[in-house]
Amino acid sequence: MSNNPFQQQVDEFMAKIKAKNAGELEFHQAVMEVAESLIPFIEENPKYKHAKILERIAEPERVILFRVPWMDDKGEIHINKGYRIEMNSAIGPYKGGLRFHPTVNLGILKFLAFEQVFKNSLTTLPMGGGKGGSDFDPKGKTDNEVMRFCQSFMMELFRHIGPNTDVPAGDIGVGGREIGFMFGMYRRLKNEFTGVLTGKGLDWGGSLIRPEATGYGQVYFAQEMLATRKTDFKGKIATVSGSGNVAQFATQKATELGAKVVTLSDSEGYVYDPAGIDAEKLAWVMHLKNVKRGRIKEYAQKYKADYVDGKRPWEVKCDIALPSATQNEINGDEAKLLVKNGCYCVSEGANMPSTPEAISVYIDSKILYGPGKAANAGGVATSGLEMSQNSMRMAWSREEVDQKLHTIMVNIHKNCVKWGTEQDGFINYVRGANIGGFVKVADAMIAQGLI
Ligand code: NDP
Ligand code: 2IT
Repeated sequence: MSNNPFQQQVDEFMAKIKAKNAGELEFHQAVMEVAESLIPFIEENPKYKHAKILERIAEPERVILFRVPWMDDKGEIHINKGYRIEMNSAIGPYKGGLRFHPTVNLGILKFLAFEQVFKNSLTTLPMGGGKGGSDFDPKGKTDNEVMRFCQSFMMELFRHIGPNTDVPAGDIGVGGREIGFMFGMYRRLKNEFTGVLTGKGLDWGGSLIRPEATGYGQVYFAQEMLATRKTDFKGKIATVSGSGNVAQFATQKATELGAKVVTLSDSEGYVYDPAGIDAEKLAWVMHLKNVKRGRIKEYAQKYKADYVDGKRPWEVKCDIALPSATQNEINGDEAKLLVKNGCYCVSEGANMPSTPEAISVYIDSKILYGPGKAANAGGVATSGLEMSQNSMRMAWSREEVDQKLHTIMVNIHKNCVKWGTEQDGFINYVRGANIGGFVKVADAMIAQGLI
């Protein structure tokens, strides 16, 4: 039984969302989580109800779907789908990553674009929300194949984006290499050098700390949550999932702050290293994943650690969990196991890594739970800083960007505390992030009329 006094309104709203967006399960899931927090708030603030803000915010301003033909090294032709969801531009240009992964579909990208609207609002920077990508699988492809794909993708996308319109960046399967290929094609087609993408190389408009930002921000957010219980990372055991961009820098920052990170994973399994993945081992992982593009199980051979095939790391005892791979990677049973084993802090680097059942376990157990749209906002926030530097044609130092990122994460945490603190003092970060992210966008939509 739900304890939401507005469950009937939530159910009615969700019935319409499901009918209008049939089969888009991840999108339904993301909207449902937000609706559960927001409908009670909207009932108390009727101006949002009359303006139908929630209904409007759940419908993308524009969806672009296109063909991406490309040729592999053997001369065979392949056709992928390309997407860009332009979700909401009430407070700034559409902003959000591109995901290249075989599972990509409309529903996944709409969930990501929807989350992005709230996340970008929370950063305090003027960015709307968007997301895009392709069902292209970069795994096992040569650099030349990836380049031809990226060029073909941009040959269509370029006409829909721009530094004041829509500014994509990376996500799963899209890192510095892919951003470079896409930026080159955009520049050629438009004959202009602008900050149309973020996550660029440092010599051609990129920002220091952008590669680190999501993982660092996730750990800074966890630090703020831990501080509410007068503790920190020192001496704690942390489990990390994934071994890509976010996982690598979450591991680095958590280790720097005195934690011992004992797991990393990929889609095939996880490694468990009770001695901890220190700076030297992490450097080896970075080379393995970013240069050799190998599998995480190779870590186990190299460092004599355990490799657990086909499983996720949530069965390992920890104080702090840092999910950093993908959506729905912690289910209800895994959340119960985490809590049973003593985990009291979950800070999400991935987008929507916890299922609704897992979130209920965290909230019912009153552990510290930082949802992705708050905890992983450091990546897009630093993208926002990259946009500012590009507009000013200047570059801040590493220390300056890191300081700004840190301040933004502290402020996101404060905003969550403001909107999410319950009567008994428990901070419900889900509610805090949803309401805190909503208010600015909703007020801007009302101010700008029925558009
Ligand atoms: P990467 O492509 O660099 O790494 C992704 C990692 O997650 C890899 O280890 C990958 O393993 C694993 N993974 C991907 N899909 C699955 C799956 N279906 N099941 C299990 N493991 C999987 O991506 P990022 O590190 O950039 O992104 C990780 C998460 O963080 C995503 O949820 C993304 O949306 C989110 N995020 C990223 C931001 C960024 O700035 N990059 C910002 C905010 C959020 P394998 O190699 O086997 O596929
Ligand atoms: O999910 C995300 O916030 C990202 N993938 C980063 C988006 C961005 O524009 O930097």
